[in-house]
Amino acid sequence: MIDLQSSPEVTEAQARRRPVVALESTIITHGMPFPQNVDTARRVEQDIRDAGAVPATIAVLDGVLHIGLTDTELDRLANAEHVAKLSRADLAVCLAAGGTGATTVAATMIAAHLAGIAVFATGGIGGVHKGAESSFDISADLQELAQTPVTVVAAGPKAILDIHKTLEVLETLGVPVIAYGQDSLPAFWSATSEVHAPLRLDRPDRIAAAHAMRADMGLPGGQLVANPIPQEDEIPAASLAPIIARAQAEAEAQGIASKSVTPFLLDRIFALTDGASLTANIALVRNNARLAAEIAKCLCNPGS
Ligand code: PSU
Ligand code: MN
Repeated sequence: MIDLQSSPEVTEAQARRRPVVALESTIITHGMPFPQNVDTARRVEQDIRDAGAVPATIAVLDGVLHIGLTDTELDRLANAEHVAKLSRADLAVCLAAGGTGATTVAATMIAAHLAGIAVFATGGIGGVHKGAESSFDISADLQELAQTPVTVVAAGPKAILDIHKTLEVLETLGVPVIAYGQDSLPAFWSATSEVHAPLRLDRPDRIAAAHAMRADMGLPGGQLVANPIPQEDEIPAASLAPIIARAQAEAEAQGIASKSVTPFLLDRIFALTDGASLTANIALVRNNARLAAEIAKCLCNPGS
C-alpha cells in the first residue's frame, strides 16, 4: 500500500474544500544552493498562504510520500546531502525501498494527482535538451504533462533547453502551452522571447475553466501555463546567451549526462552570473506561486 501522508495544514484545507497548490522539492535539493533553497521554499509557501490558498510541498521521506511538509521536514530535506532526484521512473522504487528523495515536476504531478490537487507551481519544467538528436535527453516532465491532469505554472522553458524542440514535443503530445497575459512565450529568466506562444490566456478563471473543460471532455493530461517573470526581475536573454553556451560546453567536456545535466547547468549559470540567475529564479518561482494560488481558488469556486 502506498503510504501517503498529508500535513495537518493540507488535511484541514482539503476537508474544508479550500484551494491547495502543490510545490516540487527537486528545486530545493538540486535547483538552488543552501541556504537560499530553504529560504525560498518557505517564502513561496507563505506567498501561497497570503494569496488565500494552502501550499503542499511534495517529497518522499523514509518511504513515505509527503503531501505538505512541516518546518522540521523541510529543514531536513534542504540540509540533506545526496538526496535522490525522483522522476516518474524512480518514485515507486524509492517508496518500496523506504528511501528519501525529492520530486521533479513529473513525480510531483503524479503525487499531486493522487492527493487530489489540481494546481502546481514551480520555476521551470524539464524539456528537450540542446543536442537531444544525439543524446536523446528529453525530460519525463513532458510525457507527464500529456497524461496527468494537473495544471503546472512555470516561467516558460529555460534557455538551457532547446525551446523549439520542447514546444514541438509538447504539441505532438497534445499539451496546451498557455502564455499568461502576453503573446510571446516567456523564457524563464527573461520575460519575453522571439517565440510566439501557442496559446494565450489573460485571466486565472479562464485557465481554471480550461482545466475543468479538459476533464469534462475526457482528455487526459494537464496544462502548462507559462507565466512571465516580472520585468523588474528579469535578465535579458542576450546577456545570458554566452553564459549558457559556456556552461553547456563545460557540461559536454566533463561528460555530464542524464539526471545531472539540469542541476549542473543551473549551478554553473549561478556561479557565472555571480548569483544573479538565482535572484531571478527566486522572483519567478514566487510569481508563479501567486498565479497558481489564483487558479486554485477559481477551481475551488467555479463561476465566482
Ligand atoms: N528547472 C529549474 N529548476 C529545477 C528544475 C527545473 O529551474 O530544479 C528541476 C525540476 O524538478 C524538473 C527537473 O522537473 O529539474 C527536470 O530534470 P530533467 O531535465 O532531468 O528531467
Ligand atoms: Mn534529462
